[in-house]
Amino acid sequence: MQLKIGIACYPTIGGSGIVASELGKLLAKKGHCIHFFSSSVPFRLGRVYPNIFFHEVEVNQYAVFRYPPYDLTLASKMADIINREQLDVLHVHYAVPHAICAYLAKQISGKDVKIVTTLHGTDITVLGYDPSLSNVIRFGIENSDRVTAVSHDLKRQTQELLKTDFPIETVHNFVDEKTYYKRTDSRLKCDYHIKQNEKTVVHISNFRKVKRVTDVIYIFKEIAERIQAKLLLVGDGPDLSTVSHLVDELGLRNNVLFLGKQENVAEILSISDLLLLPSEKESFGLVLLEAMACKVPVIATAVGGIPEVVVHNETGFLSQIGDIESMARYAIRLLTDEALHKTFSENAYSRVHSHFHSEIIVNEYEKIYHDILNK
Ligand code: GMT
Repeated sequence: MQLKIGIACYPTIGGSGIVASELGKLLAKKGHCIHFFSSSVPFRLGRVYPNIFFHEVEVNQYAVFRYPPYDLTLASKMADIINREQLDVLHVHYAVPHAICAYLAKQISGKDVKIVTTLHGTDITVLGYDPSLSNVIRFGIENSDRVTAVSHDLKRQTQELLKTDFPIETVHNFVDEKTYYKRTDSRLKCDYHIKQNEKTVVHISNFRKVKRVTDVIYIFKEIAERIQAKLLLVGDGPDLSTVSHLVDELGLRNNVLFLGKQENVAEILSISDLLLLPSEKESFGLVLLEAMACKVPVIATAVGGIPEVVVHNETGFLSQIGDIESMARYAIRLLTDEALHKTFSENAYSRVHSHFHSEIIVNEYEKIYHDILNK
């Protein structure tokens, strides 16, 4: 049965927006009608799809408002589209404000549209600690028809932190295999003037404090003292200037390339030998999956949902938060042992395909939609 599904997400570069837009595209490919609600076209939506519609949430700045009411505009837009297009399901990504907006839109429309809320991480692990928001988040969760979390760990944290026994099911993230695969004919290494015998280490993030990008630099320092290597830093964010100063302070300027925000991440991963993600919080770590799909082994911290993605000593290595020495040791081992690197690359790729294949995950979401509609 073809469904009419509204998807709300944040459009900025970040895992939740990527997952929401990829999910929408794949559901559209399966014949469903997808209506996106966001403040701008979600990152990576790219070209025109005949059964994908985009509803821009445009906030008007009236003098009476100190803060423009994005939430109310979103709810009102959702209500209009529920009525005009007869939406079956609203699938909102990120609890605040989207789950609450969906509830409000349902009330305004007077229709029995079903609400699915997907929790992505910081909506719980950061905002959930704010007493002024925790009641609102709990309300959004408990008034959804179904709630999913991107890892078992996030599910556990949500239930503990918000003191709710509302059922939450884990639906892991996925990557689109048609985008994320290893390119073998890339000239990028040459273009970046990286020598063939040099190893390439990569870090990709939004450079927020939780990502601990300065740890990446310290780990890389240890690597560069023993191996000819370059570090690619992809992304932008609040910690970028601190990181840049540290690179200079440690005398690494000639070994580190700051690439800024990049869309074609799979090309960059295709020339990378190792990805580092030493985060202190990570409900899933979508970038780990992106790397593994491109046959890049990873070294990360054993926090949040990461151990559900990375199998220690098989697809990469896991260390404790801030344990630079152990992460550097693992990195040097992987970059100097060719056979081990090859085994880990293949294991990483196989794990993505057996556990996080887009078809498996999209089917899980589809089943959720059908279950709540048939109730
Ligand atoms: O990592 C971020 O800071 C961005 C954030 C987001 O909202 O996109 O990422 C969260 O959702 C991603 C997609 O489900 C997860 O892969 C990230 O692990 C999660 N970030 C955190 O938990 C810090």
